[in-house]
Amino acid sequence: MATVGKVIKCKAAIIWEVGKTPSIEEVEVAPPKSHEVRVKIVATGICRTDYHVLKGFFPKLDYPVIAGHEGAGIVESIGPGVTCVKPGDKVIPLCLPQCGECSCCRSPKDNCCLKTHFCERPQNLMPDQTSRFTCKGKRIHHLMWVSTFSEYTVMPDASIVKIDNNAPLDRVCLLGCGFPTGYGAAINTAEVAPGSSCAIFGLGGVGLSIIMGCKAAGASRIIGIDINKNKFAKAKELGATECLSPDDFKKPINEVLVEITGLGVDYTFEAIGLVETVTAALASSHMAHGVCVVVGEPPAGSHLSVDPVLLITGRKLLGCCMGGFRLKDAIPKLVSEYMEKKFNLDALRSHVLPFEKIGEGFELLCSGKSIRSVLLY
Ligand code: PAD
Ligand code: ZN
Ligand code: ZN
Repeated sequence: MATVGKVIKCKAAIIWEVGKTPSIEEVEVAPPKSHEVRVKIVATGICRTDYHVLKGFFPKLDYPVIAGHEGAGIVESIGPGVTCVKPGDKVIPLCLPQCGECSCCRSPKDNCCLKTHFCERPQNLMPDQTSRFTCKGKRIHHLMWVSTFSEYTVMPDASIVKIDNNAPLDRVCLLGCGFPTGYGAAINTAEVAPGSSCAIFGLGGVGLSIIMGCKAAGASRIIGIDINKNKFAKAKELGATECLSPDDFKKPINEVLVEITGLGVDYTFEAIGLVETVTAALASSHMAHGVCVVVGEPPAGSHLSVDPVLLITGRKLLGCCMGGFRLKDAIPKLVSEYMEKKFNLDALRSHVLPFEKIGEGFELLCSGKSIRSVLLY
């Protein structure tokens, strides 16, 4: 390819500082170095976590930054030492790397690679602590090593996986974050049992994917909870047996859930990102065997205050990153399962917009009108 080894100029959405909406700019994207891959992004979803970046809620982040972490694309070129992909391959960037070498990657039970921003350094720069993005002479930071809000982006080979070359990129991009996060929270982390009851707080892209996971696991009662009743129809279409708005009750929603289920819900999930709703989800769970899974990410610096008695009776409070999936192993399989129509990923794609309309995509997210907007380059 004519671009190999050269700087590529392309469009990207840069968040120059906290609180500023992303602005479309021409960026320069340097070629990949050793064990790095440069990818042409074809499609990317907008996740609530990208909004957290915009608001400054994301931990350990430097600005200016290029956000976006739910993308799919085609490899443009590879640096020395890369063996997992080659130019022309269809790929999904991994917002949770799988380096294969750290103690967590070597332990079959763990999925949170020690290379993530949760553990070692923030993933704002490539592993050699330099950036591949420049705009107007300024260094621009990466997000989680993937930055899919740039038409071309560079990532380490630990953060990329090859997928079926027949996969439709404008659809499977949602396998980069929202779907595995929610679906895996139900099937991997909670291990929802057939015939059980489930309550899902927050019916965005992640919460709806939890509903799909609970249904696939055979739950018999699936209760969706959201303050936006416009989310109820899709939740029911995907498997919710009933939906509740906390605003319709005088008493707290956890008391309502305990009352309607007898002793509490078997599995509860928080997919909003507020400490109050994490507390409510825990208190809604069955006193003796309830499992509450924290999926939503409250703003950086939040603290949870929990009455230990809630746990002493037997409830379990769990959390998961990317639905407990080891993404390099899981995503190609999820792509195949999507193509075999084993789950309804397309139901999450409420809007498709040209990349230039990214601002509109964020507005749709904030106004509660979208589930997932997919941006096309
Ligand atoms: P979203 O904004 O599409 O959905 C959130 C939903 O919560 C909306 O439908 C809101 O109406 C609803 N909501 C807001 N406040 C309340 C409330 N007080 N009570 C009931 N419902 C409410 O977000 P999303 O689905 O893209 O993401 C959800 C969370 O998951 C968010 O915090 C995001 O950062 C987090 C996330 N976590 C991971 C992970 O690996 N743990 C991955 C991806 C996203
Ligand atoms: Zn996300
Ligand atoms: Zn690792």
